[in-house]
Amino acid sequence: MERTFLAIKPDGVQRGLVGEIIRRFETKGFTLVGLKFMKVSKELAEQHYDVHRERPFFTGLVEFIISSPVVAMVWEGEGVVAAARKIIGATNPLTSEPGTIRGDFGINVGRNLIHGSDAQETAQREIALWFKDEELVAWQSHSKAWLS
Ligand code: 3AN
Repeated sequence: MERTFLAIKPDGVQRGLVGEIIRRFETKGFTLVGLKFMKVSKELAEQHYDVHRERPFFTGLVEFIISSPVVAMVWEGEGVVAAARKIIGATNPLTSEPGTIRGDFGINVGRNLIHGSDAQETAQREIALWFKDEELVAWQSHSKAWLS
């Protein structure tokens, strides 16, 4: 079953949006299989954003991610990688559609509340980076009978 990595960034936690953000993925019908509240090390932040290493915003992005706790999550479901990106909305919250997380709650590209893996290969890399195998819980939600 397909899995994706999501992280509620420091601004989402600081603004009290953890419950609201998790609710959107739960009520859509995806299954939570990993969850931890944590402060991010500089090493992990740099590895996570490695593809952006040459970008001018890289240093600020890493400083921001390590500045305050985040909620790291793994969600499971059919087509969850692309669907989660839709629920999250476009990178710049000023242009994200209303109804998306960033469209509803964000105004600043550097403070866009949540990260979501952009492809299945990226999801696999990010899940392995953030979670140990034993931290992921395979389970069956009985409510899924209503969704298939
Ligand atoms: P997304 O998070 O939508 O996949 P990416 O992968 O292009 O977006 O960018 C990763 C993160 O880098 C964004 N979530 C955002 O926090 C930050 N970022 C992207 N572009 C900018 C920018 N122009 N200025 C500041 N931060 C940026």
